[in-house]
Amino acid sequence: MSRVLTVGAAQMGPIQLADARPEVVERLVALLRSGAAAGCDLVVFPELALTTFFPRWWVDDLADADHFYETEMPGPDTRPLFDEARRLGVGFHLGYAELTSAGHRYNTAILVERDGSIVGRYRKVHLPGHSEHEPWRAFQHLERYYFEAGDGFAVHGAFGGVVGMAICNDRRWPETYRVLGLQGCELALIGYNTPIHYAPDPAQDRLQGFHNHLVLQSGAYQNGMWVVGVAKAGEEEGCALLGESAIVAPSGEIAALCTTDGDELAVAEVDLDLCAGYTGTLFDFHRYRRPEVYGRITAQRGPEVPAGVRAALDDNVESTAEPEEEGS
Ligand code: CDT
Repeated sequence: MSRVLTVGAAQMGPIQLADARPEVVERLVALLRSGAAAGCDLVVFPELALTTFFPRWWVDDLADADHFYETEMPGPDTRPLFDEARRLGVGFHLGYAELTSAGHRYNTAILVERDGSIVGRYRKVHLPGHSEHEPWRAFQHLERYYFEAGDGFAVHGAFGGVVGMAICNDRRWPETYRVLGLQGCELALIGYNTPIHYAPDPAQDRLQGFHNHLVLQSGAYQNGMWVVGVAKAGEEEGCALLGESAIVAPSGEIAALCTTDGDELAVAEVDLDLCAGYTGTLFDFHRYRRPEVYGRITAQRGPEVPAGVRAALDDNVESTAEPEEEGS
C-alpha cells in the first residue's frame, strides 16, 4: 500500500494583539482550503496559531492573560476549522495555549485526523526564556511564566504512519528527535515562533535562519524521519519573527520551503517509506546504537554554567541593552 501523503506546511504571517480569534480562524480555514486544493492529506499550522505570541509581555496576574488560552478544543471559535477539515477530508496540526479545567497552562499542539477527530495532543517539553519580568529586554520571552512543561514525547498511529509532535524550542534539542525516533516516528510536526533578535546573545541574530534549518535537517537525517517545521512569521507587534518554514525529508534535504513572511502554504509529497532507507540501514537503531556505552550520563541534565562564564554573559547583556529612559 502506498504511504505517500501530501503535506502542507501552513506558515502564518503575524497575528496582532487586536486580531480577533474568529478572524484568525478564518485565515486557518483559508490555508486549509488551499491545502485541500493542492491535494493535501495534512496541513500543519504553527505554534500558538490562534493568538499573538503573548509571552512577549508581562502581566502581574496570570488570570489577566486567560483570554489567550483555550479551555476546550474544539471551542466555539475553533469549531469552524474542525468542521471544514471534516468536510474537506483534510487533517491538521494546530498549536495553541491550553488552560485545563484544573488550572494548568500548557503550550500545546494537537493532531486532528481527516474525520475531524483529535488523535494526539502534545505539551511543550523544552520551555525557553525566563519566568521573571526582565525589563532590560526589548521583548519578554516569558514562556516559563505562562506555561508548565509537558512530560513527554509520544507518537501516534495516524495518516497511515507514525506521527510525533514537538514545539518550537524542542526542535533545537537532539533528544526531541531521538526520543521520537526511538518510538518509530516517521513524521515529526513542529510549529515555531522564533524572534530574530535573541537578547541574551545578539550575535546569534544573523544565524536564526541557518540554525533553524540546521536543526530541522539534522534531526530528520539522524533519525530517518520526515520533519515539518512551520513558522508564525513576520513583524508581530514590532517583533520580527523568522519564517523559512520547511518540509525536510529523511535524507535531510529540504523538500518544500516557504519564501515569504506571510500566510503561505508549502506542499510536498511525503513518502513515509523513505524513512526505512535510513532507519533500516545507516541508522538501524536496534543494530547499531550502543546505549550501554552512552550510560547513565545521558539521563543527567548537564553541568551548570560556571559562575565566571555566567557573569561574563550577564555583563554582555547589560552592555548591549538599550539604556532605560529617565523616569521610565
Ligand atoms: N517559541 C519558542 O520556543 N521560541 C524559541 C525562542 C528561543 S529564545 C527565548 C525558539 O527556540 O525558537
